[in-house]
This record gives sequence, C-alpha cells and structure tokens, in this order.
Amino acid sequence: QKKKYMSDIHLEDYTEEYRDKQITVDSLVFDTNRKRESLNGLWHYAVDQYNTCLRQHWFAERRRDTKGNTMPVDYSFDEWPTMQLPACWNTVEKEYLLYENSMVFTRNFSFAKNEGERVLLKIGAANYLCYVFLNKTFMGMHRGGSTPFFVDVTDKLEADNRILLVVDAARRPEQVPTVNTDWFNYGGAYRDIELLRLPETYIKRFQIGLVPDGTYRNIQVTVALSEPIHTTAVLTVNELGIHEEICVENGVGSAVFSAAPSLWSPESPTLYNVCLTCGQDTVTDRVGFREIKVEGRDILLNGKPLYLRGISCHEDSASNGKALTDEERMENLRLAKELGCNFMRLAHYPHSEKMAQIADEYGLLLWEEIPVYWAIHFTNPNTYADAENQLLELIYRDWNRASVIVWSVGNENADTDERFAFMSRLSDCARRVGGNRLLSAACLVDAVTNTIADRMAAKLDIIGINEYCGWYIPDFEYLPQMLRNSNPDKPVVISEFGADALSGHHGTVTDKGTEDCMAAIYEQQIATLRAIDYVKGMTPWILYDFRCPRRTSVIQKYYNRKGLLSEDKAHKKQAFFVLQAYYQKLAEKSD
Ligand code: GCB
Repeated sequence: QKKKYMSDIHLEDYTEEYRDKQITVDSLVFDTNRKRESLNGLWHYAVDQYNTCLRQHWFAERRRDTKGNTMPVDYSFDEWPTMQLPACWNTVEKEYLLYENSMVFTRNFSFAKNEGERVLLKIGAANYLCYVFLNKTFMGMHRGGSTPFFVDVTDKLEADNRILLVVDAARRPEQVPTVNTDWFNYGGAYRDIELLRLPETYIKRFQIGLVPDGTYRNIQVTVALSEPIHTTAVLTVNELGIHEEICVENGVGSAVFSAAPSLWSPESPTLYNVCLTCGQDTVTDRVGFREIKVEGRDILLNGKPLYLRGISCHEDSASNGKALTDEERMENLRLAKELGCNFMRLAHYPHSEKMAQIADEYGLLLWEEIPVYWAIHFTNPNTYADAENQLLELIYRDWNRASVIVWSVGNENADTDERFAFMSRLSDCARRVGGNRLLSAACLVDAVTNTIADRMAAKLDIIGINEYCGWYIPDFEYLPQMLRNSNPDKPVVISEFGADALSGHHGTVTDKGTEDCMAAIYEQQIATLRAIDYVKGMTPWILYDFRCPRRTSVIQKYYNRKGLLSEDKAHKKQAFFVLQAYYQKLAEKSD
C-alpha cells in the first residue's frame, strides 16, 4: 500500500510493520561448546528516546532520493560514541542511569562465509524488546529481557556487514514483568553477542538426562535437527562405555540407554563428557545425571531426603548492572557455599546460563524462575504467550543442567481465578517439557485465615512461601500460628524471609535497619522454621544488597538492603553468620 505521507510524524503505531517477525523459542539452538565468533566489543550507539530509528527506517540507510539527490538524515552511525557490549547502559554513563527507552547500537564487521554452512547470530539477552537488522534488512524482533535468541543470518551475510540493534527497555503494563517490580530495570544487550557457524543441517536440540524411574540406570536422549530428514545420530559417553545409535525420523529422535553413572549431587558433582554426532554436526556437553522427586512431604535427590539450605540472589552488580562478569558470578556461588548452602534461588527471572554451568561443576542446586511477578496482566493472551515463551526459552536453554532442580512459574501473585488459570497453564507447560525437575512458585500466605492455602499448590511439587514475619508483619507470632494452622500435603520451601539493614549500622534488636535487628529476625525465623517437619528448605532474601528504585529511605539510598552482604560484597552483615552457623549444623547432621 502506498504511503500517503512521507514523514513518520503521522505514524502513531510504528510497531505494526515489525510484528510479524517475532523471534520465539523456536529459534533456540543447542549451542554449548560450539565454535563462536564474538561480536562483543565496541558498538556505536545513540539514545533513541522516541524510537525514530524504527519509525524512519534509519537501518535502511536511505541517503538519496529516487533522482539521486542527497537527503538529510538524523543519524551518523559511525560517528556516534562507542560502548563496550555486552553492557547495561545504566552503569556505563551516569546520565543513562535512569534511562528506560530505546538505544540503537550498530557496528561493522567482516565475515568470511564458507560454502555449505549456516551462520546464526546469538544474542544472550537484551532487555526487553530487541529489533535486529543486518545489512539494511529487518531480521526479527525478540520479546523478553532475560533469555537468549538466535537469528539465521546466512543469506544476508556479506564480506563486510553492518549489524544494528534497537534495544527497547520501556516498562509496559502487559509485559512480563509488568511496570512495577522490586528490582532495577536495567536496559541493554547485556549478555554475549556472537555468531555460530553450523553445518547446513545441524543439531538444534540435544537433551540428555536420567530417566526418573528410581533405577538410576537409564539415560534418555532426545535430538532434534534443523531439517526434517531421516538419518542416524550417534551418542558417545566414553566414561560410561556408551557408543550408541539413535534413529532420527523427520528430524527427531529419542532413545534410552542403560548405564551406571556415578550420580551428581552437590557433595559429589560428577560430570560426564557427552558427545552427539549427526551428519556433519557434532555437539558436546558436560552433563551430570541425577534424579529429583517429591514423595509426600519429602524432597528426594537420588532417592535420599534433601533439605534445601538456600539463599536467594538477584543478577545485579553495583558496577555492571545485570552484565555480571564471570568473576562476579563465581563470587556469588562461592559466597553461597561459604554460607553453607547447597541451593540457590535465582530470582526473579532467568539469570545467565553461565550460572547453571558453573553450578553443575561446583555442586550447587538451583531454582530458576520467570518474571511472572506481582500484578501481571493475567487475562491478556499476549501476556500469557510472552510468559510461556520465556519459560520455554529458559527450559530448553538449561535442560541439560543437573544443578537446576526447580522451575518456578511466578512470584507473589494474589490468588485470583485469572492468576490461577494463567499460572496453571504455565505449570502444565513446564510439566510437559521440563524433564526431571520440580515445579514451584513463590506463593503468599492467605492473610485472612493465616494459612498456607494458595490454590496453585495443587499444581506444584514444592510450595514456595514468601513471609516477612518480624519485618513487614511486625508481630512475629503470625509465623508460628501460620505454620500450626497449615497442613500441606507437599514440601514447603520458605522462598523468602528477611529484613533490611544498612551494613555497619548498629543499634538494639528493635531498631529497624540495623544489623542487630536483622540478625535477631534471622534467629527467630530459624528457631521457628527448624521445628516444622514439612518445611524442607529455605532461601532467605537475599545474598547481597541490590539496586532498586522503590527504596528511597536514608538507609536504603535506592538499594534493597536485605542482603546478607553489602552491595559491593565487601562487608558481611551479622545475619550472614547466624545463617551460616545454622547451615553448618544442618550440613554436619546430613553428612
Ligand atoms: C518480596 C519480593 C521481592 C522483594 C522483597 C522485599 O516479597 O518477592 O522481590 O524484593 O519482598 O524486599 O520486599
């Protein structure tokens, strides 16, 4: 249709023309240990507050009219300043700290394409919308700020290329999460950006794990190829003497092989080198084999009762936002171990896949979550589609990670019919595809009856409960009452409790905001929870202080101060040692 007006100023909704090329979970490719060429590095960028790049098609670089006359343009890509990506722009320049709309990033790169290969662009994460353009062409748009996506760029790649990304960090009511959260809305392309070279037909999915049948002797493998062909794949696990063929029909195959792996656990995180070959493609991974299940009120890891000595953690760094360095990730897991943990809750959205990779090696169990947080638009079908897509992208991304034992489908949503329908659908979806994992959600206590009575419990394996007795509910007695009033038929994990304290700030145990008050609340919580047989773990809130725009008091200064450590992790608060002493005792008992 011919445009009536030449200018974008009459265009109210610029998004329409970008809608039909959504990049979803279908784009995901098994990419562990694949050869990659990094596009990290210096990118030119501009703040694009009104989305003019999308409205005016800057990416098309139309500099001449049909008669060859030079046209004025509103951008100059190669003269823009540069930013090192991946990054959250908020921590790069002071003036961008609170910027929440779009930025345009662009760079040039050369590429030598080989005959008969496919090249995929991977973007590890970009918050929240990311529009991808290569050599003046729109390649697709991804929704969701914490999961990876891939774009097949084979046919568009030249020897010299320009890539351009529009990253839009605006909060919108219908998104997941919605406009209001208790964490910082960092913007940017903040995980690795890279190109993968793959054969013409490649392995798209490779899932391997123990069949949870109680024998610990059956290993299930599923493979999906990029093309619907009939062929044979070969699985090799040398240390287990496996070298077996898998029949692939219409591009998919599945088989079960018997073996006797040493089981993976936090105490003994045994990993095996696994290798799958199909046609021209070979993928490898390091995989642990373990079984997780719930029986009655018990959580069983490899058949043995498990108490989850956990801690919650945000993906947040005072200096880098969500673009944590590998050292910072390692430090978080190391601190959890020092605390005596065997478990970590990665709240409230998918953290980097590197966390689960390190946890596999290091021996920590993980709870992974999607940001179905607070007042989500539960009746909006687009919101559901977005949430489900994020859930599936997380599940497929981390499917082979033994450390991940819980998929959590939400946090602190009021128990309404709409929410129940929405989250039940998510749970059913996770149960269908989630593989040897437990389902949970951080639920709220029913404040009227003071009981654990969330309807979602019927859909979950573990009931997560957030309770802030001693803090938001000053009368601590609510906790023992609530625990007495309740009689759940499943294990409960206290997914949050805690209190704010400014590190180094001291006073009496009733002085809110002091380390003393926080430590006293931890002592009360532990003394109460340890006596309850159906409580099978806890992930107190939270490992270290994190940036949060809602927290404006004199001690908070835009940080949520419920961390056991200060935001720079240089100082451990008293409560750290209270929890550590408890966890050490528990660990000794379970040895
Ligand atoms: C909660 C939320 C968490 C908040 C925390 C708090 O219940 O799940 O995201 O940060 O409370 O500090 O209030």
